[in-house]
Amino acid sequence: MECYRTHYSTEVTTAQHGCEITVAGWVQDIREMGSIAFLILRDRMGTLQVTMLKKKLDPELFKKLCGLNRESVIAVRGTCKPSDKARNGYEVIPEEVEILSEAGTPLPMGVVDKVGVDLDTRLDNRFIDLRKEEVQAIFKIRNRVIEAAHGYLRGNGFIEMHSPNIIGASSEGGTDLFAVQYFEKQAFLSQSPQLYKQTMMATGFDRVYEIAKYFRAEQHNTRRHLNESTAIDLEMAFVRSEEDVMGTLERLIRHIWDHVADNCTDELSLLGVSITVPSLPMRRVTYDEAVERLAKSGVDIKWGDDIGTEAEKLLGDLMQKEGCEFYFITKYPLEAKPFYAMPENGMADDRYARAFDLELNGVEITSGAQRIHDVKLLEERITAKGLKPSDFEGYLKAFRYGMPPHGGFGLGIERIVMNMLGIQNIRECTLFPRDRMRISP
Ligand code: AMO
Repeated sequence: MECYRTHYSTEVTTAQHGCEITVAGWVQDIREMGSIAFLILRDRMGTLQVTMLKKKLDPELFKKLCGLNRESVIAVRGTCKPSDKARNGYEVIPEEVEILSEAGTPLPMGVVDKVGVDLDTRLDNRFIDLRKEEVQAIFKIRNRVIEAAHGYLRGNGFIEMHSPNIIGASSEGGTDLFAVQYFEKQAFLSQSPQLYKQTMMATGFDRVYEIAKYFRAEQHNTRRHLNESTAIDLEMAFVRSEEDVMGTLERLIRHIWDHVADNCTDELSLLGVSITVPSLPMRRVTYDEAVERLAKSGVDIKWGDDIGTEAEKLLGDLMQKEGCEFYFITKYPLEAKPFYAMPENGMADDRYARAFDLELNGVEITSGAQRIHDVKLLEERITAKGLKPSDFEGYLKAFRYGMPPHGGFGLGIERIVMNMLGIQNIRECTLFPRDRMRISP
């Protein structure tokens, strides 16, 4: 046998009754009652009762196990028996117990204690925090979100790509870039795969996606921004308008919600969350309409400005009253969007862009657009944004020798998980968050 484990706790079922099994995990609790001791063993699937009978184990080992610190790691070989008293209806009577790693004491924080600890303490001790079943549930759901995205996109002709994370020019605006010294040159950590996924549209790979890392030097410490985040980035060619892209996005979202609803029943109920698979099409609200609605509710936004966090939240409340959890904000002012967004009528000085955001309960989870594919127009828009076309030569070149019309979007994974599960702080949705104050662990 190569591994210490042959079964996870939940795989031990009535089928194994009377059989010999091996389980391995962390000691969550031990209660000694004279000649018998109950040990709760935890693995990634749940917990299992190990009922230790003094007469069946070496007395020295029995004593050692009873004095073992919580969170030590052990492997147990024994017989599985039905038991009315044990939580899952079965217990393991050990014949052999191996102590694989003894935990130090005191623990930096508890795993099953009811006393709450603050988020910073949890993040400082993330390896223990992640032993909690409710924290694990978030990441099991996140895993299903990503699984659903891969499944849907591959099933619909998208090919997975990986673009460089060290880049020479900004795609999303210059202020929130992390600079890195790249030999004799200045380089940056990529803010998104934007320029590369667009470049791919010139290659014949006309549908690509990437589970991408975004590095953004956001100065603000907010509950919904990270300095390193993850997104599902997609680009598709031969679109007629941004509507084609929005259609793909809403079908992808529906598939993700469906997949989580089907595969995460235990995790959702553990977190006390019920999710509703959205019906399609999702509502479309133009930027102008959104601004008008907000004005009627007493919040004035100067035309052309971003809809700020508070106004976005208010709009979310207004939309929720109409039964819309999800809604698109479409037809943004051109100036509010990056240089690559297609002007509504293909003119550099158009008022609107063929760009959209997808909102979930008042939080932006996606941005996307049809892109400019005409190189002259693209150069004009780069210049209009105060940038230099020469800094983008590697990207612009791909537009000079046959570039189809195209569009795409970036869908933040932490934002999805956060809003799907009603989590207040985005840091809970990534294993080891990077924010203004934190680069460790
Ligand atoms: P944008 O900058 O709007 O668009 O990002 C797309 C989505 O990524 C998520 N996101 C973030 N999540 C957490 N912390 C951050 N700092 C952060 N920044 C972004 C959000 C957001 O909606 N290139 C375009 C996408 C495209 O047009 O294809 C882009 O990056 O969910």
